[in-house]
Amino acid sequence: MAKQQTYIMLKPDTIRRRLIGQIITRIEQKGYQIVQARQMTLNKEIIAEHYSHLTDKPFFPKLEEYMLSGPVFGMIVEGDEVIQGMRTMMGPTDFTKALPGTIRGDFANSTTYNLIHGSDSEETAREEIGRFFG
Ligand code: IDP
Ligand code: MG
Repeated sequence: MAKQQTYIMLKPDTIRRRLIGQIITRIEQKGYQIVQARQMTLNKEIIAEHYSHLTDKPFFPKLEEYMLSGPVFGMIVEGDEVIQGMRTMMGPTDFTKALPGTIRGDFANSTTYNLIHGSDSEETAREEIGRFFG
C-alpha cells in the first residue's frame, strides 16, 4: 500500500446545497487525512487548464458556467491508495451509474452537477495539487 495525496474539489453545487460537511464527514470516516483545504473562486483560465481534456466537448460551455457559478472548496487528501479510494467513494461520472452509498449516487441527479472532483491518476494528482495549492 502506497501513501498518496489526491486533489479533491467540492464543486459550487455542494456549497450551495450545504453538503460540504456531509462529504468531509465521509472522508474523515474513511480515515483519510485532509492536509490542506481552502475555498476559492475559479476563473476561465484555470477551468480550461483543469478540464483541458474536455474543452472541445459539446457540454464544455455548461461545465464552464457551472464551475464559475460560485466558490469551490479544494482539498489535499492523503492516505493509502487514496486516489482510487476517493474515486470509488465518489462514484462514476454518469450519475445514473453511481450506486447508493457513493457521494454521487447519494446526492447527484445530473452528470454535469455532480458535486465533487477527484484526481484520476498519480500524474493528474501531482498536477492538480500544484495548480490549486502550488
Ligand atoms: P470526472 O469528474 O468523473 O473525473 P470527467 O470526465 O473528468 O469526469 O469530466 C469532468 C466533469 O465534466 C464531470 O465531473 C462533469 O461535471 C462534467 N461532465 C463530464 N462528462 C459529461 C457529460 O457527458 N455530460 C455533461 N457533463 C459532463
Ligand atoms: Mg476527471
